[in-house]
Amino acid sequence: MGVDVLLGLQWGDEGKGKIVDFLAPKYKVVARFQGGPNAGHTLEFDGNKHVLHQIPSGIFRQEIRNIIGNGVVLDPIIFRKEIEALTKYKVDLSKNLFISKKASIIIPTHRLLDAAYEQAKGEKKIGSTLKGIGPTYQDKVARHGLRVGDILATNFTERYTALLERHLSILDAHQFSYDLAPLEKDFFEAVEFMNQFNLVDSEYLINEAIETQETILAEGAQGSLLDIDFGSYPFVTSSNTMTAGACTGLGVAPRHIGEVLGIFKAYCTRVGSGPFPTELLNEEGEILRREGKEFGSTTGRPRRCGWLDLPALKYAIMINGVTQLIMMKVDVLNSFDTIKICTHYRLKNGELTEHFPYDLLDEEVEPVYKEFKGWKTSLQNATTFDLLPSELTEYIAFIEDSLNLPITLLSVSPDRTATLQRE
Ligand code: 2SA
Ligand code: MG
Repeated sequence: MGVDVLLGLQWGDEGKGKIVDFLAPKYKVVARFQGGPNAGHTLEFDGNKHVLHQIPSGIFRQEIRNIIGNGVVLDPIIFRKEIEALTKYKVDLSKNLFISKKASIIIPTHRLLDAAYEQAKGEKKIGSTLKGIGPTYQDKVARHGLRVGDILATNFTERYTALLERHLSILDAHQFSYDLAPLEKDFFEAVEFMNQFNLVDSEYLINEAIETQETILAEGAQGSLLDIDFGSYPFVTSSNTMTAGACTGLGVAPRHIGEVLGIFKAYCTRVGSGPFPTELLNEEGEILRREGKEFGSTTGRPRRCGWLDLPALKYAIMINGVTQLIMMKVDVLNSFDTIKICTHYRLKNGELTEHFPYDLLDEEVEPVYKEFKGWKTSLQNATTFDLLPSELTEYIAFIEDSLNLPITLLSVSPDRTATLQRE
């Protein structure tokens, strides 16, 4: 049993929200273990589209306990907005939402610092979501950050002010202009609001659930190639987005990790700056963006699009210990005559490799592609794996063979119901 982990194997936006929502009925607990409002998990059901940022995707189901783990950086202002947007779904959050007291708090100046740092980087900017993620994790590691449990302390305002003063001196050094008063007003109101929720030592909650053999799902955010240690550094996010992050971000021992579900798109996208070997800067890339509605769910930014990249995918599978694959958005490829998959990289010295290079910017790899015939048909009636067009079956078989893992779920359109399950 233990804790199953669901994570993205690319640069994010693989469709994790949809799959957590689809798998949720199997689980008693759904937990977020890293990241924060930089995530955007989109769920579509009953004709509604809903985007979650910090709240776990099991929230729409009353019987599931949702945990925001210690590894998360939580913005109270955004938390409040997310909760308010949920009121129409009539879920009793006092019973199904739990926040770790050890989660870090994003204060308004974290967001300002994020912007100031990006501005200072100029051409070299990371393309951060500007939600304050990097600066908040920086303060956590520097050991002067604020944690959710601190809001219960009588001297919370003093602790806040101490952190604020550090931030103001940095902002001044960057000559960054801002108007703090309205942000602070919102912040303190939101902190007050957050205080009504279950603020807990979530490591106990989750380990009690493990002990009583309840089913638990850890929901990853961002993607494996944005991992702080193994992603395309420095164009990464500031947390461990990989399976190991679920251990530290929830307080779960490695031996309790169960299935690792790796989710990827039938092609590839990236938002923000950084290397992307299979990026398509032509009409084909435009078609992927249009058909796949590839615009950031947090910032609305157009996503960069390209072909599936097997060396990158193999790397992500290796560092995560993936046991099952889930392929998303195959329908986006419906109109292509020819579809390509990158099987190797050619290095500057002409050598072929299947390894993910140390520095993709320096190395400037050239992707080597294998071509596949497109299926050129709608997948609307493909309600089981058996009913898929033969060209798609071939595409799937090649991927499974190359990655040495089964694709157990296949998504052929955004709705909850359009998810095919391998028998
Ligand atoms: P940050 O804000 O410090 O974490 O940014 C650092 C890099 O990580 C990338 N990043 C993301 N990439 C894809 N999706 C993300 N979430 C949103 C979504 C994005 C959006 O799910 O749609 O709406 O734009 C996400 N969050 C962080 C980011 O682009 C930087 O490259
Ligand atoms: Mg997303």
